[in-house]
Amino acid sequence: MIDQQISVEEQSVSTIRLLSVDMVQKANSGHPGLPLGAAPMAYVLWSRFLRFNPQDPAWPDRDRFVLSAGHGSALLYSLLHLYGYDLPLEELKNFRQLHSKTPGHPESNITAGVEVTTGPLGQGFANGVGMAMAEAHLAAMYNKEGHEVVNHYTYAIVSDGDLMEGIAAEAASLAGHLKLGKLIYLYDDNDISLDGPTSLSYTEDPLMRFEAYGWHTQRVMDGNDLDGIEQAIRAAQAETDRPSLISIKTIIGYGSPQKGTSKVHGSPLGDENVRKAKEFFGWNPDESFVVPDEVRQHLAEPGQRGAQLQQEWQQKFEAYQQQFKQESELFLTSFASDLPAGWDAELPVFSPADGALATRQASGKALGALKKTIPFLFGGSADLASSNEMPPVAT
Ligand SMILES: Cc1ncc(C[n+]2csc(CCOP(=O)(O)OP(=O)(O)O)c2C)c(N)n1
Repeated sequence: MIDQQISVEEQSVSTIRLLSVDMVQKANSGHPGLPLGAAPMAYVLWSRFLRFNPQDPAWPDRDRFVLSAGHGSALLYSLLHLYGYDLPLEELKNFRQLHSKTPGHPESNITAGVEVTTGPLGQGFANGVGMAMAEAHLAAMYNKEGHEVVNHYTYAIVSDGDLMEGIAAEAASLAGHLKLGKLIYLYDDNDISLDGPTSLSYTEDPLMRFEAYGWHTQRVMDGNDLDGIEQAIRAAQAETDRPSLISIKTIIGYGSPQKGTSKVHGSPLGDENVRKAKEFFGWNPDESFVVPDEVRQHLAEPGQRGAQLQQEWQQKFEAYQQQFKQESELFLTSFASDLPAGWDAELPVFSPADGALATRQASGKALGALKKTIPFLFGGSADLASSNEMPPVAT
């Protein structure tokens, strides 16, 4: 007997996989391996957890999703298309073409729903840490008893290459230090990178390393186990004082004849192997860019739920506005990327008549003045505040 629900879920995962394969094949360029391996974790995250409204990608309290391994962009475009963002199938067919909304690596200023530009490995990992820091900061600044206007997660899919990068190590260390409990990373642990098996250059146990950074770590041994992935994400959410890294064992290029090898990392499968992959998933090998109706319907539901969630949030925010006028104005100003009225009112004026002044002192005074008028100013100093006179955290 076929369980209808499971069947729609599996079909949805296959659709994500095969749209990605078709994009890469049509462009004759791109990375089919990651989408084939990581589609199930993406499906579980987007369908069972992610709070988003495709009609309003800028909803302030949406969950953030980062595809840190930006070379797997076809996966992200398949997701954005299927989950209802403004990315028509035509754009998927234009993958990697000049002026398309589907460039080779995701760019946040080009495609609605792309939170951050990725491609240089490790960068998205670090950006996600910044987003989780922002969330914690906003929650501390604006939430009041009985009025929670900031409460969202930051998720990412990260790859072997991401975890190898120095920038990821620094960011992970800081995330552990700051106890960013709402940061949850899914690690596409496939043992393959660009030039071959990761064992060529990478034999550490990254989970032990992340434990040492103060992260909560878990393993899911089968990357196709949707419920196992769900359980791990739930356990990660329950861990509120530590960021989470979930290693999910996947097979790069799953379903294609080149699976499990670096050949499928960054080259199209080839027409014949695309046919074989489609047959493997029970798809018609003569058709391309197929989205079955029931899949389209099924994958529209999370976005519809998200639209409802945003409406509920809007009501909460309106109640907040009634009671906390100043705070809510500041909140809206910062999300509009504006500056508060009078932001420059306290800026110091320096004149040669005042005598010599080191630039770092001038900078410190200017920043100190701005900090008073722009309460959401958020910055840091590279262990150098006492030298460059960066204003202290609390004045
Ligand atoms: C900083 C940086 N160095 C090198 C590259 C080139 N590059 C692209 S993908 C990749 C490694 C791919 O391995 P993995 O991250 O495991 O992805 P998968 O093969 O599983 O798709 C490399 C080295 C890059 N994108 N960024």
